[in-house]
Amino acid sequence: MAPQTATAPHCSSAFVQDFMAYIEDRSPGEPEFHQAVREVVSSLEVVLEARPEYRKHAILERMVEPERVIQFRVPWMNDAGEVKVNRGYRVQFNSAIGPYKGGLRFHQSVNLSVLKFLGFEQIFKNSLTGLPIGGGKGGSDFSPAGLSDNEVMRFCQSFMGELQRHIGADTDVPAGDIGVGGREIGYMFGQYRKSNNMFTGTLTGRAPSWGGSLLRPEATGYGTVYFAAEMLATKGRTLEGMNCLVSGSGNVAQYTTEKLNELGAKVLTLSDSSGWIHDPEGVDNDKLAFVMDLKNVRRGRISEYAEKYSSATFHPVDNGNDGNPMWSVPADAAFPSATQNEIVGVDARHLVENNVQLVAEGANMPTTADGQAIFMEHGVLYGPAKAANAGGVAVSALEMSQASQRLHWTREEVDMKLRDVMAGIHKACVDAAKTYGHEGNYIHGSNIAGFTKVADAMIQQGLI
Ligand code: NDP
Ligand code: 2IT
Repeated sequence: MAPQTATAPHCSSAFVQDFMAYIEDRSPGEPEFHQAVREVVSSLEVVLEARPEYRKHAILERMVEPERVIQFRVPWMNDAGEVKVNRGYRVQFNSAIGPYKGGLRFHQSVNLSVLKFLGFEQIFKNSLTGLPIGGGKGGSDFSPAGLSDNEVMRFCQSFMGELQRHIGADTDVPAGDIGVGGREIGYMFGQYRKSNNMFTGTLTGRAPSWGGSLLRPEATGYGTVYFAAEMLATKGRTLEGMNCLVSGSGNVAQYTTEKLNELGAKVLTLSDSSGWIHDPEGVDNDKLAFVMDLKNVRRGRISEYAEKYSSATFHPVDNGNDGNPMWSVPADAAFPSATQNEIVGVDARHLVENNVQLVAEGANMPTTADGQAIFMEHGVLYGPAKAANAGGVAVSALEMSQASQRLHWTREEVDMKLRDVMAGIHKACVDAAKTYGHEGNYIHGSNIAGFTKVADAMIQQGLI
């Protein structure tokens, strides 16, 4: 029988199994959510043992239950005059330490399982930043790919027409994620402002001329590289001269590449959902400018990179393949920056066979549990998503601060704060891992450090 109350079974791996049986029973058909919960719960056995009050207050059982899930119809009209219907969601997971905060994902693969995994991870990520933000996530099974600006605008207006009832600068502050960038945030902010007759910081990722923070577009990628540099520094090493694999070619991949170039590393690969490119000469800043125009303005496919640069080859996605051959390219470091479960066991095996030193996750949950186990077994410096990619939401929180004070910090000021946040997260992970007997393990470190702050806040605020 599953643990439903504070009298949950004794904390052991049997506890993890029982807890997962409970989750799978309560939330069937949500494999991504189960995967995210399993990882966190596996880190917490030792914490529940040391801090019995967490079980007494059934903190874990409460934390896996979203405070609120909103689901709604999003009707819109395409340019041909046809009516389309999508599904919109907002998962308001935990507000114990601040307003719900987390991105909106627009992609055909979005469903409740995906958004619950993302919202659950966001609780711990946001806690790790040290800033006052709770965890949430939302989105739609709508994909902007191939649609006109007007179609995307009509969708965003319809989506926000409903979502606006449920969010607010002190309640829930969405931002971007896959398929939601500056264009979509603009259309949604316009609708929010009109519906509420109010100009507030209710969405982050805004343009600087209407309340956005400088460096927010760069923050996730830069932060991931700062986190990687912190991990390497524990071994007296730097990124300079390292060959790196980057996946994706969207927001996170682009600014990861920019910062890696600045620090003297070389980026050998990029990808999108149609395939990947390999450029042994590296994606330098001129080539990156081409990618940014290709992806952000012309909204084209990454194969065009290999048409433009003869140093590169394009490899289409092979769905018959177990894993992605991109991860077989020999390299010192990997920065998965596309989507969940993009590094499976066989990919992790290829990376370690090629002696990869470091993996820093720009994407959310890009490595399967099998892949993580292989990295741990081989002593790879592995920076899990909730720690490594927290720079994006951290600068979103800085955008919230600037908006409520109606002031703007310079790019240098924001960058300095971002570096401090990433160094703080790194230290919190290292310290928590050490305290609980898992020295050097950033999975346990991030889960434990992220969890304890929220757990303590929940106890202090009573049974709600
Ligand atoms: P973008 O939409 O800007 O880019 C996403 C990239 O990943 C595109 O190249 C896209 O290819 C590729 N991609 C998306 N889904 C798939 C898929 N199912 N299979 C293969 N390729 C895919 O999104 P972001 O760069 O913002 O997000 C990338 C990752 O980073 C996500 O996991 C997101 O959750 C995470 N993240 C984002 C943050 C942010 O601030 N934006 C903050 C923290 C994490 P295509 O164009 O062909 O779809
Ligand atoms: O996954 C993430 O942290 C994001 N998509 C960014 C969330 C935010 O609120 O900036």
